[in-house]
Amino acid sequence: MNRPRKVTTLGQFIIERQRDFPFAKGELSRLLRDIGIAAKIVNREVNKAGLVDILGSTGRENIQGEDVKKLDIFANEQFIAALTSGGECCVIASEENEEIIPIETEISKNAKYVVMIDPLDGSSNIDVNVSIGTIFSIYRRKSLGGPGTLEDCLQAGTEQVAAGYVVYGSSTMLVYTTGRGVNGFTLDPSIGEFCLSHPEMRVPETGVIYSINEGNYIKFPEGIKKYIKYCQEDDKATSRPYSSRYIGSMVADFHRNLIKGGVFIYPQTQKSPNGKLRLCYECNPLAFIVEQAGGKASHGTGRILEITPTDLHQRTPIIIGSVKMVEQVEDFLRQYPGN
Ligand code: P6P
Repeated sequence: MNRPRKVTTLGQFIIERQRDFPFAKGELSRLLRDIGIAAKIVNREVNKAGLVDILGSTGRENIQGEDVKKLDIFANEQFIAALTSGGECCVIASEENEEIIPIETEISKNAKYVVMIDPLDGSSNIDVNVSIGTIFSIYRRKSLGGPGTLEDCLQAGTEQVAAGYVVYGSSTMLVYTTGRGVNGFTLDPSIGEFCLSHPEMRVPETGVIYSINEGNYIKFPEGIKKYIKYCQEDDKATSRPYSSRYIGSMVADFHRNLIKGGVFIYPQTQKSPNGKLRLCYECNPLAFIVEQAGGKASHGTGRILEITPTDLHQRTPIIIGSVKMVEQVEDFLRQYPGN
């Protein structure tokens, strides 16, 4: 008789792993569950975006000067509501909000945690049915009590206690780490639960996929141009030419490389001297995850996680994925300096 496959839900997994933290009283567990609940609500709207009046633009621009999509706003509101009502978060910083969102409710007055979030990354892909994602990072507060502060939000990535992302794709997955490995959960719509599907994820130490917007080639630093040409050379011994894969949604590109191996690069260009992607709620969480999975995340000359932020929305160049591929890009940048 086929024994039924053991299903471990996200909630069960979080509780089981809570034992890894002897002094934990369950606050981080509840915080992660709050995020999981909001992700399920966002997923429901993402999956029917073509059917309800949630497609398209709001006609507004965010602080990045980017067109704000209705689903961006919906997702932001859902995560803020879940984190505010959950009582474990003292302050939120969101890609959609210029300033921090201090949580001042009675239930949160002793909250220990800080959440940095990009509620819906890749939103330009919403209207064309391409995968999008949520990215989050969790820190312990530094301030002593009451609503959290800007200083609580401007911590180096090495201080993260947890990080994760949700990819709304052919299936919806939540992948996260608390510093003891990386685990992936796939949403089973029939029971409305994220179920463990990718235990102990490890990124292959090398790969044959490079992911970069080659439309910006002319503006790239010399070392990046040389690396792109290296990827395109015909050399069977090193499995080249590599495959170029670029979805235009960082979470989707990152997730594919995490599973298959590869490198994602968003370098600085003359137009964007610090690159495009944001340090606090895009690069740091994915850097924590990739390092926990045995990969690497660099800004070109050092670890992403060691950057001390000075602004909530500051950007950084990023080279992230299989450790040997990231190191090779760093080598090309050293060998061919200059823009
Ligand atoms: P470009 C989406 O807007 C995003 O922030 C990332 O998800 C994605 O990797 C990048 O920007 C795409 O930027 O300039 O290549 O369109």
